[in-house]
Amino acid sequence: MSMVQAEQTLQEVLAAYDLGGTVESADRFGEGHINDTFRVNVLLPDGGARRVILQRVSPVAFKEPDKLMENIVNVTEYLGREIEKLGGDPSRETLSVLRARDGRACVTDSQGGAWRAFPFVEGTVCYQSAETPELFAASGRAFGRFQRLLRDYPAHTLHETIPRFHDTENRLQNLKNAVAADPLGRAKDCRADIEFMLAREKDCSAALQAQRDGVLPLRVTHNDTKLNNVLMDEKTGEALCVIDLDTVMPGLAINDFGDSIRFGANHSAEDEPDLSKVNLDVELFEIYTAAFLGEAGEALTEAEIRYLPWGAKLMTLECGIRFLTDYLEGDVYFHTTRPGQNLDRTRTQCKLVADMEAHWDELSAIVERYIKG
Ligand code: ADP
Ligand code: GN1
Ligand code: MG
Repeated sequence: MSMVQAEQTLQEVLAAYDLGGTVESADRFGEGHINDTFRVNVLLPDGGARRVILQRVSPVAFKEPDKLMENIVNVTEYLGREIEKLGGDPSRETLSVLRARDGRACVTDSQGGAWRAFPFVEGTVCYQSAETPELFAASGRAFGRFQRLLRDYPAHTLHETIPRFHDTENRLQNLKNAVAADPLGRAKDCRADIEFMLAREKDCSAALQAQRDGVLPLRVTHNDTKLNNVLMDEKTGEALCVIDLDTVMPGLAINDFGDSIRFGANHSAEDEPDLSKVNLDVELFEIYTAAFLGEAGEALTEAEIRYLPWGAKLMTLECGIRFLTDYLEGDVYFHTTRPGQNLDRTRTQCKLVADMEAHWDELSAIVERYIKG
């Protein structure tokens, strides 16, 4: 679906909300690749201020925004109750959906765009890379806790917001289709990258086969566990709030682990053009494993723990496949700010996959230590 710039309907959407005061400004915010995110400053009648996150849900990624919002409302309300039981502060430790004047969780603009609003979680920092091991460990605790808190959530009541989201076999098939169609003639610039993916066709089935065999159970998972999808408390440095809940649906716990490793267990940006700077940090892998399992451990089976390195490798390989597919298709899915960015992103993922393969025995030995027996 082609879409007008989000700015075009921003004022109209703002008018659909009563934010308790006068809107002073609304500016693009954050470094997400998918939605159009704005931070709104509101001047309150008592002279105070309030900030709100207003987002247009990506029409390319999400075809049924109402169902997506139903998931988010239900999951955040559930999380709020669980956090309260534990003596926490739901207003900071989970997102909550702000309703429009008409009571809806989702506002549709005159161009068909779907929007939603959340309170801006104040006093937090969102990091784009694991600047310190402590920070990375904190994110591991957050996603591990997320897994544990939703352990008893009725998974079958969740809508699948993106069908076959982490179906790596299907992702590879989509890449093959894009290579065959090659609408922009870009395939000639990335033969080696394409070969890298195709050489790992068998790997693409590793987790899916284990799932089909009943070895890996379906759980409620986040499915997009990048470091910049968790907000850190500015004062304590502890992870406070897991955000970006668009892809919460039934999935594999190893993928939640793996996507965090993909993004955070290294010291480079996802689109770093200088591959000599892109390296898997095995120590960070170990630190994240300890943190994630420390919170989620009880909820996971021995097989899941044993498959954690597969989660890391597959999420990285799959993400590389997706970036490359998008590059070939003309950068229509992931937001880009410069030409060739999706190809650079592809290559960092390939480098990390190769590193994981080179360190495979070490990674396996690390997770093995967490299997009780
Ligand atoms: P995308 O799917 O595009 O990644 P996100 O929901 O992750 O969208 O939002 C993009 C960025 O906006 C986040 O990485 C974070 O920096 C910021 N953000 C989103 N929601 C909030 C919030 N409630 N409070 C503070 N910052 C937020
Ligand atoms: C997207 O939405 P964001 O920027 O947090 C993508 C993830 C990818 C990630 C790569 C819904 O995450 O699947 O792993 O980019 N989200 C969606 O950085 O496709
Ligand atoms: Mg995000």
